[in-house]
Amino acid sequence: MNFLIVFCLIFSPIHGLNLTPIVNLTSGPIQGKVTEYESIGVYQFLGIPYAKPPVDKLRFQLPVEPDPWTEVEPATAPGPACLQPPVLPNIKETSEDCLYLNIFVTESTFNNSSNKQRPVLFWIHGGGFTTGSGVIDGLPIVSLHDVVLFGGDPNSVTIFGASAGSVSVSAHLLSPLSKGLFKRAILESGTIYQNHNDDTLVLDSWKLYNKTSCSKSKDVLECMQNLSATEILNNISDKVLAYSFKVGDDFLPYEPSKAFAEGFFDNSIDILLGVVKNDGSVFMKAIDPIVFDYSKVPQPISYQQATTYLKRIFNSESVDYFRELYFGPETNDSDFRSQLEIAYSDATFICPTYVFGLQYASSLGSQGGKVYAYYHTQKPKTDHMPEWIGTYHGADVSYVFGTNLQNPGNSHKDASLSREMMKIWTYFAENGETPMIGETRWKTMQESKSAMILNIDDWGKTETERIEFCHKEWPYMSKNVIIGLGPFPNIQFLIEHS
Ligand SMILES: *[C@@H]1O[C@H](CO)[C@@H](O)[C@H](O)[C@H]1NC(C)=O
Ligand SMILES: *[C@@H]1O[C@H](CO)[C@@H](O)[C@H](O)[C@H]1NC(C)=O
Ligand SMILES: *[C@@H]1O[C@H](CO)[C@@H](O)[C@H](O)[C@H]1NC(C)=O
Ligand SMILES: *[C@@H]1O[C@H](CO)[C@@H](O)[C@H](O)[C@H]1NC(C)=O
Ligand SMILES: *[C@@H]1O[C@H](CO)[C@@H](O)[C@H](O)[C@H]1NC(C)=O
Ligand SMILES: *[C@@H]1O[C@H](CO)[C@@H](O)[C@H](O)[C@H]1NC(C)=O
Ligand SMILES: CC(=O)N[C@H]1CO[C@H](CO)[C@@H](O)[C@@H]1O
Repeated sequence: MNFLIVFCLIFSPIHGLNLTPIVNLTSGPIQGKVTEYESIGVYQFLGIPYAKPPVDKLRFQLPVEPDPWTEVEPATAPGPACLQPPVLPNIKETSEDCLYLNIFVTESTFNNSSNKQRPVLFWIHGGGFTTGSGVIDGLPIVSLHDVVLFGGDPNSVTIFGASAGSVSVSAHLLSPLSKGLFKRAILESGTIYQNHNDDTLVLDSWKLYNKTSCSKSKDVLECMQNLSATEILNNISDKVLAYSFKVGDDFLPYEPSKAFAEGFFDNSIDILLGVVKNDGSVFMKAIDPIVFDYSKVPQPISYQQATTYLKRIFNSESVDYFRELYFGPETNDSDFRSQLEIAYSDATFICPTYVFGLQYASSLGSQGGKVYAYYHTQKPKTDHMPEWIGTYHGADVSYVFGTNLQNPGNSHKDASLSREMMKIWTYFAENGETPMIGETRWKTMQESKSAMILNIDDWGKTETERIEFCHKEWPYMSKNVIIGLGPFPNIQFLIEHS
């Protein structure tokens, strides 16, 4: 151990890396790196193993605590992202051994032993349960608001996530195993109400199994554990993928509707949740890869075409209803393409998110936590996204983490909104309430079916139409949506039922 410390002291200046003091975790000592943002020192502890690598006999199993270590582990670089099809350009290194955690804390909070009371923001990344990684830049939000992306006050933990990360957060809200671990939750575009089809999951799992060299094996689990991870990946990478969750285990014993009806959840959690205006736009390629290719100039679509596409979103029994609802009569000279995008966004992200919030709020009564909703409509200025994509899915994340601020091509408005959103998120994490937005008090969902608009040009204005719409349409819509997070093999389920 001494050797390692000396090694670091001698060599760190060469690499320009200043190291933090050693921290003793339950599993062993680690040492992170010292960084700085706007003259505020931030300690980063990156790539901390939080479970044993889920490989070999641990593949397809519940996570297991890591083996303790005694030598100081450097925690100066993030661990690899989980093995995934190469869809995200920013993800370089992937591995099946990917259960690592990154922690950010300001130097002054770290130093001050009497000040372990800073709120913790615990981030779960998105990516359809299939792609993405936990590597985010926590520097701006942590330095500017002195929150801890893990390792602060255990009684003030806010879990937050976007997309599939947000779906995970909603599952934790309803899980008996997570009860008491966190106090607040932020859900950005996604909940467990997103459509997923168990039958398709099972069928696709068998299809995958049949394609691998295990298809003749008697022992499904052992053979699948013996396979190389890349063989499994290669055999599923021929389509859009999305893992999903299943109800009925210890983590999630009940369907959300039952959990709500019976009150099987912790009702003291404060929630901030919302969507971005065009949450569905980037996924429309799933409806038609050519027409909705975002590298092409968008062409208007006819009423007939739009109706055909609507059948990909809603089942045939309901399509007349939704055509009337979203397009009006054929004689109406609507922008059917935009209307289709609204329908798609509603069905996939917007209504599942708002309805979850409304149900949570209405089942809490007056004693429960507070639920606040937002509607993010500011379209980020980016070079790589066409105009029609609008405020696209995931656009919120760079505002929340302040990564917008470091982007030299960034607009002034985006920087302003980013600063405001960091303020809102951290204020909420600290207080369980939202701050004033301009002159406007942010009403809870218990008080009003409305969401605060997040857009510098509409500061302090609220949105009610979308939420009212979702509230009214969801009972019928939820029964008839057929598009979801996409079919993806659920290997655990396959093994259990083999
Ligand atoms: C960590 O553990 C080592 C070895 O037991 C001990 O010498 C050191 O003081 C501990 N450091 C802290 C910060 O507790
Ligand atoms: C934190 O403590 C270290 C070591 O004692 C010291 O060098 C550093 O200046 C302190 N930083 C702050 C912000 O208090
Ligand atoms: C340390 O934390 C305590 C408790 O939050 C605070 O009162 C005190 O001012 C802090 N000290 C420094 C040097 O930041
Ligand atoms: C998998 O293969 C078995 C045996 O060849 C076949 O009966 C079954 O229909 C296949 N299942 C799928 C989902 O392809
Ligand atoms: C899995 O691998 C082990 C060790 O190589 C081997 O003994 C076992 O037979 C394999 N099991 C299956 C089902 O292929
Ligand atoms: C006709 O289209 C407009 C704009 O697209 C829309 O606001 C209106 O509701 C539609 N009318 C009907 C009857 O659906
Ligand atoms: C489509 C695909 O990549 N199939 C692969 C599945 O795995 C087998 C080995 O079991 C490979 O030979 C196939 O190329």
